[in-house]
Parts: sequence; C-alpha cells; structure tokens
Amino acid sequence: MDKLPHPLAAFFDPLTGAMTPCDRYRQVRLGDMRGYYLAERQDALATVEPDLLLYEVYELDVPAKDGEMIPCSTVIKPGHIGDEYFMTKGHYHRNGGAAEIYYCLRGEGFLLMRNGYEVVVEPMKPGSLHYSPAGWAHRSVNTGDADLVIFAIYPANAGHDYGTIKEKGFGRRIVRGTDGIPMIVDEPDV
Ligand code: M6P
Ligand code: ZN
Repeated sequence: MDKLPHPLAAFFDPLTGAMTPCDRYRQVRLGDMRGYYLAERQDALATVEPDLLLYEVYELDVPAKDGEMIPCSTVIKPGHIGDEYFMTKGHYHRNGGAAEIYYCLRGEGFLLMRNGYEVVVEPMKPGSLHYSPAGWAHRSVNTGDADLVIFAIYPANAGHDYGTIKEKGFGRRIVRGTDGIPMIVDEPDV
C-alpha cells in the first residue's frame, strides 16, 4: 500500500504572497515567456532585458496523486511589455477533469479563461473569488501599479498544458490604452 502523504503547514503572507517554508518556488522571467507576448511579433521585446522578473509562484510540495490538492500563490509584478500587461503564461490542465480556485488578495487585474471556443474575462481585485471549471484554461494579468497577489488551490494530479495556449492564445489580450486605462482587445490573429 502507498505511504500516506504527511500533513504540511506553512506561513502565507497575504501582503507579499510569500509562503515560508516553500519547497517549490519559481520565478518566471521575460526570457521564459518566448511566444506568449504580442510584442514579440512587433519586435518590441528586443528592447527589454530577458532577466526581467514577471512573476513568482509558491507551492506546497504535495504529491501528484489523485485526491490531493496543491495550495499555491502567484505574485505578478506590475508592468507591461509593449502595451501588454505582465501576465502568467496560462495553461489548460493535462487532466481535463481538474478545476481550480483563485482568490485575489492584493492588486488589480483580470483572469482570462477559455474552454476552446468560449472566453470569459473576470476582473480581479482584493476579495474576488474565481472558479475555473474543469476544461477551462486560465491566465492572470496584472493591470495595476502594485503586485497582484493571488492564492489558488488545484488538484495535485492536474498537470499543466502550456502548448495549446502558446499556440492558440486566449482569444483576448489585456493591453494598456493610450490613456493608461486597461482595455480588453480581441486577439489579432486567432
Ligand atoms: C497559479 C496556478 C499554478 C500556476 C501559476 C502560474 O498559481 O494556476 O498552477 O503555475 O498560477 O501560472 P502559469 O503556470 O500559467 O504560468
Ligand atoms: Zn491551473
């Protein structure tokens, strides 16, 4: 019989989004986002440092087994590449039966969700709670001038499929208008 996972505990700071201790912490920099930003097609990326930190992800080290759940937090920095705001890569779950819960603690932005043909864009602000059902891809975007801090819980056996989003996108982009106001625009070539 499989050994039962051991209970875990950590401190989660709702202001910074940091989890301590955290065995699974990663930073995503601009250089990791090749193929995701519109600016890439407009040659606007060449002027930005590939080392630029876009977001951080903290996760508890839960075994990827049926029935287990991963608590995690994402901290997206403020800023934009060309006119497109800093955002996560966005993904479908490899396990098509896995949903995800998002809870925004700090900052402002949008959550994009897509289930193949249908697209939903929800505003995020402190206290907003979001349910991304099984079969829906999700991406968060920071449109504010401070960190966007999001807490999430998802099934430990969900897995991440980045390829479909990288290829097809979300059907919508969140861009900074000339007046500095965020705009939801249709994906130009999808
Ligand atoms: C949330 C969860 C994580 C995800 C992270 C960053 O915390 O959905 O599973 O890894 O956001 O998003 P992405 O993996 O799309 O870059
Ligand atoms: Zn997910």
